[in-house]
Amino acid sequence: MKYAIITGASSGFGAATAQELQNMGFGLVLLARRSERLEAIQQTLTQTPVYIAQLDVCNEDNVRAVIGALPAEISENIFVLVNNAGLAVGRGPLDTGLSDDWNRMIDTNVKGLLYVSHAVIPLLKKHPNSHLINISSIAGKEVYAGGNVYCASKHAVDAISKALRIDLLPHQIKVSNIAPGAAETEFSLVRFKGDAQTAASVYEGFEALQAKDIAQTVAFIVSRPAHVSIADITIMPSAQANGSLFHKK
Ligand code: NDP
Ligand code: 8X3
Repeated sequence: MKYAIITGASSGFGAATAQELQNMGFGLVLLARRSERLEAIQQTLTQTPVYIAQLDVCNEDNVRAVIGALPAEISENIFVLVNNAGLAVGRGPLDTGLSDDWNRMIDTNVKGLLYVSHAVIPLLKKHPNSHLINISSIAGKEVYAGGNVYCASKHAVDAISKALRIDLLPHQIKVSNIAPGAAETEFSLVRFKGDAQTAASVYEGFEALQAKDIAQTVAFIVSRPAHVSIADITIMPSAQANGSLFHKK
């Protein structure tokens, strides 16, 4: 059986992607910090084997240990890595920002993605035409007001996707970058540190993307024939024109 590893699988895009890839017949390796969430999601995914493990992508030793502990029947059959774990923390001018917030974003979105990629690429190399998919953002294409460090972290993801496409070319591992616009997940609740009212206001007046829209994009990428590599997809709500401009009712 072919397996897919998904980071940040306890919520949002990651959880929805788990369902879509299982529908395609993949066994799953679901990783996140909240193991009770992973256990609940595992119960709903009944069609193929689902392996779960608690993982903080910011902790390099933890990443190495979790990937190193995969049972052989899984580690020998990893065909897809979805680097999805990520977050924004805070929104506002840099000079009033908090270095703790910047560190969390850079440690998770950039360093965490590097640690996971470094640990998993040797497994992908066993299979030509395997896939590495990075979840970047419209914030990795453009900078918007108050987005400074989050945008910088996602610009880094965009650059890493391009670099990995070069590095992994000789191994015939396809590298895809997905850049979503506004999607209604727990993203804004995390960004605004549990302020549900502010988080909800982000999605008022227009129809935001849903997690399934991104999950279906991952499934589309993975289902292309061997000679087709989807390098980069920017996907936004119809009511969004760029990183900052929305048509709100
Ligand atoms: P959610 O907050 O719903 O999901 C984020 C996921 O990342 C959770 O499963 C969370 O799990 C995981 N995560 C966060 N930090 C860590 C960590 N240190 N180690 C392991 N897992 C971690 O948001 P989304 O589904 O929307 O976000 C998924 C990705 O999509 C992120 O990279 C985000 O930046 C990006 N994105 C989101 C957009 C949006 O508008 N929603 C648009 C564009 C991009 P846990 O807390 O259990 O560890
Ligand atoms: C999350 C979407 O527009 O807040 O990456 O950057 S946005």
